[in-house]
Amino acid sequence: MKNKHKRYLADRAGVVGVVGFGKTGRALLDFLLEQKECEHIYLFNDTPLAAPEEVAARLDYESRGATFIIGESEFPRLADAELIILSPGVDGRKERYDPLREKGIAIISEIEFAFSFIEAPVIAVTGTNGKSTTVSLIHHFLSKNGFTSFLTGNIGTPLISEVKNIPDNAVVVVEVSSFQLEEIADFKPHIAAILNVTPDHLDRYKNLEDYYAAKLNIGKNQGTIDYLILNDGDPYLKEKENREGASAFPGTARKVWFSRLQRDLSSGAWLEGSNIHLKVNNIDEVISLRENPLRGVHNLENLLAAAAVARLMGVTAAGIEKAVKDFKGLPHRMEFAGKIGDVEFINDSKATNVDAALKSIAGIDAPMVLILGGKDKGGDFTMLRQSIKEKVDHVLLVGAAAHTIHRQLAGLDNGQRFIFVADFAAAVAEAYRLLAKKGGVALLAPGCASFDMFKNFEHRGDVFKEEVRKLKGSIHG
Ligand code: UMA
Ligand code: ADP
Repeated sequence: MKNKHKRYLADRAGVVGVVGFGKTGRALLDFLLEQKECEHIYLFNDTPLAAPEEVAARLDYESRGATFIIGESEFPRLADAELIILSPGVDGRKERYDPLREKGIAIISEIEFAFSFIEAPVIAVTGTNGKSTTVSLIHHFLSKNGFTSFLTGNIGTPLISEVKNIPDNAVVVVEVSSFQLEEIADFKPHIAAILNVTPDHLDRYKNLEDYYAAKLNIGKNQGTIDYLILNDGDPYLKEKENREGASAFPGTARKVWFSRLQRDLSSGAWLEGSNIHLKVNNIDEVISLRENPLRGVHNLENLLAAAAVARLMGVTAAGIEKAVKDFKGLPHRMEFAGKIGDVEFINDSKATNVDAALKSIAGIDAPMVLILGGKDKGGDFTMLRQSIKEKVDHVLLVGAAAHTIHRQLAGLDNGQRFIFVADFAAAVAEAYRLLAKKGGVALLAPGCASFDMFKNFEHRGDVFKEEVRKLKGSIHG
């Protein structure tokens, strides 16, 4: 670990403020307290830390020298800091940060801070959907082919918690969300990928442009020796390129487009039957996906992006082919959740926005019952109308957004297709009842966040799987 950018932690870094006491805030505190390079460390959190685990953790950090400032009214005390590092869930563009910026305090995201200690090449993947799957594929392709790879970021491990373990000859694969990209200054991945940009997080952003702009930030510091991987099938990215040409994307990286539907791009990565054709720099090769274990058309896009990245990092086509075979898909993404008679249950709890749900539906060719609903993030469910009409026999609506979704989809078949259910036990039982005779797929692709009924999407998926197990037990004794 080197300290490339002395600007963030010089020998005496003065006072540093960390905002947010979740995973990221704690990882930052651990790092800063261990480094012993700053004069003082503040931790600010808006909400009281009342859970027994939070109280204990706070006491521990206080005993190691951090000062906690809690609650909105205490926020102005952050003005003592020279550097403020934000957790991703914290929106640093709120007005209350203006006076701090005017005072000259640097306000940065955790990935920006962590990056300043990394010498190894960084691969960063963003996009509305497919990030976790794609970074896991890249990490798998690299690890299986002799690289020391670190998998970090939005997928669940803050980058800062790994920096001290990363040797210069490793590769860092980091999943980055739009939140993390809002406050970057020097963050500069050698290879960046934007998988897609479709509506999401409209509870945080003023409008879509605002959200998309945060995502495009990923390439802003890239130079001509770097690569930016882009999805040719994404209408927003493609139209932007067509409209604005070379200035469409910030930074000067070489662009590598990948396409699931177009064939024979002049360069980039595209599908030819069950092969990927990759043509970039001096590479003109075919990578077989015959033994691809991943379900769903969207995963072909993730594979195209991941294969292009791995190949550009030096993994051979044969090395990628071999590694694809034994990639285990991630839980809660098109995960097999059980089979009762001829009814298969699929858990795609991670489909937390409308486009993800759309892609999940597209990946299934069987009579289908779809479970939709949860906490709405301002999604436009009318986008699902056509697919539901063509592919879904019944839609089970659950959770806080059930009525909003119903209003947006009302009119399809006089509403006969829609059934309100109280909880996941009822959803699983109803899906089975509807499909038991003819067989088919019950798909949980909620298109919403989970926080109305669950701790997170993992909890929601686990409850779904448990309800399937219970129903199976009760039917088969
Ligand atoms: N908080 C404040 N003020 C605010 C907002 C939050 O004080 O204005 C406090 C909360 O009270 C809480 C803490 O901040 O104590 C939580 O911080 P956080 O929301 O940043 O959560 P972390 O636990 O640090 O997790 C974050 C990411 N969370 C979010 O982006 C919301 C995790 O992504 C990520 O895995 C983790 O850092 C490690 O990098 C989660 C996520 O939902 C999975 N991401 C979004 C997504 O994938 O769609 C972007
Ligand atoms: P993220 O980390 O961006 O949330 P994941 O790989 O966890 O992405 O996948 C989340 C959900 O998004 C999946 O459950 C699936 O429904 C959908 N999905 C995955 N890859 C794509 C893609 N390339 N395009 C559109 N939707 C996708």
